[in-house]
Amino acid sequence: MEKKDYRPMWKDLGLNLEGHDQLLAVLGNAYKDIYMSQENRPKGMQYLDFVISEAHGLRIEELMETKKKGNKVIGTFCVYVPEELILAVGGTCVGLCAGAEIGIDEAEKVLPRNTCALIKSFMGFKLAGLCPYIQASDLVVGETTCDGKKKAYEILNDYKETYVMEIPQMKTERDRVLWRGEVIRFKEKVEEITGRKITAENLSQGIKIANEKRRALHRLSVLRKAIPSPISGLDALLVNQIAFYDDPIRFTRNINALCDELEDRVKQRMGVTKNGTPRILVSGSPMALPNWKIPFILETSGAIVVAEESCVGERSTRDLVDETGKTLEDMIDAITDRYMKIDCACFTPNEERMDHILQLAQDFKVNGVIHYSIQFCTPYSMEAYKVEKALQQKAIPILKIDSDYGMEDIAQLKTRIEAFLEIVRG
Ligand code: BJ8
Repeated sequence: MEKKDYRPMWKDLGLNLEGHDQLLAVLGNAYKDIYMSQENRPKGMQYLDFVISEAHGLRIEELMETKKKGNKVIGTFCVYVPEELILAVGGTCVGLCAGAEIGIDEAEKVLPRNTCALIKSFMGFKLAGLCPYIQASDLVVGETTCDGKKKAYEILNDYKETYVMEIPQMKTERDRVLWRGEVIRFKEKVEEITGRKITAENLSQGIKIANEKRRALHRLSVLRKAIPSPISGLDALLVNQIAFYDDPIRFTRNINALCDELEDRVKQRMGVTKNGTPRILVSGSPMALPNWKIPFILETSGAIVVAEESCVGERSTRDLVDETGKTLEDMIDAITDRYMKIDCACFTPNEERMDHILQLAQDFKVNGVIHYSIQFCTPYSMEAYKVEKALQQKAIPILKIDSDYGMEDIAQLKTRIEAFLEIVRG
């Protein structure tokens, strides 16, 4: 089937058409090389291939259609933004482009060079006019997690209205009070921009939709405990990445269908790798689409990634919002509590993250852990010390990696990862 020409829509959105064509060409080739070269992929991944192929086309068209009906699109960069409140009033929550080394030159005109690649990427996407999601968004929501993001949002606000939620740094009762107040302030902001009231009825719907998506993602995650794993780490990462911008109800249906297929594979002991393949947990900074670098190196070096302790992974899917609340107040409390459980390295102390990593290592029978920090990400690169200590106490091998989105260090990383896999294999 001939592909639709979306250029008029991209032009209306104010994208830099030439740069955008180049971006799509690079991404298309990378996807073909990294994803389509994998063997024995589940059939259900065809849906994800289709979503990727239409990420800047059909999906953006859908967003523009929903906007015509008076619904709002809200762009985010962090799993702390409560999606339930947006869904309650018929809005769409989308993760914004932040995973490619693109527009970096533009970004470095307003940001220091030693800023983490994720921040440089979202700034670059906006300044170079390459992200249709930010162009389609009625509001961008930032958060006071790390210092880099916090200050970058002040600059981003010069180019696109950016509302910032204050995230506490600790988890005491006093912090919960602060966060609950922020959830309410965000609820009011959503009501203001949509002109619609959030009620117990519509919020309970929003909670259900977001929970169903998390349940499907969690179901997929649990299936990867099987030996051999029925799906590659690259494909599982892609599912988690696409979760941030696909329609949540359609996405949930398709991921559950994928999980049905994976369940059959598990019953037949059918996996994507041979027995004895080292099983790796990747832990640390989130891998935003299309950051596939580390799992690609791992899985082309004879290992398989079986879990991601990351916001693009388990950290954003394991906890649900309690659905038993009847009143709006109950639901606000339930949302507050669910989000307070996120163990981002921006918190101090953050011991629960260590417990969680050890639990994942045990449950997924991993042979080793890769701790991944995006270069210049202070929270995760500093917390790597504690992660290493916790894992060493349990004699679990760990390799700490700092890397950006560039390709220059691929050969060096491959050498280090191969040497690590030798140790893991014993
Ligand atoms: S809840 S991990 S999504 S903040 S990589 S920008 S931390 S310097 S992305 Fe994150 Fe929310 Fe936390 Fe999750 Fe800063 Fe580090 Fe860059 Fe980061």
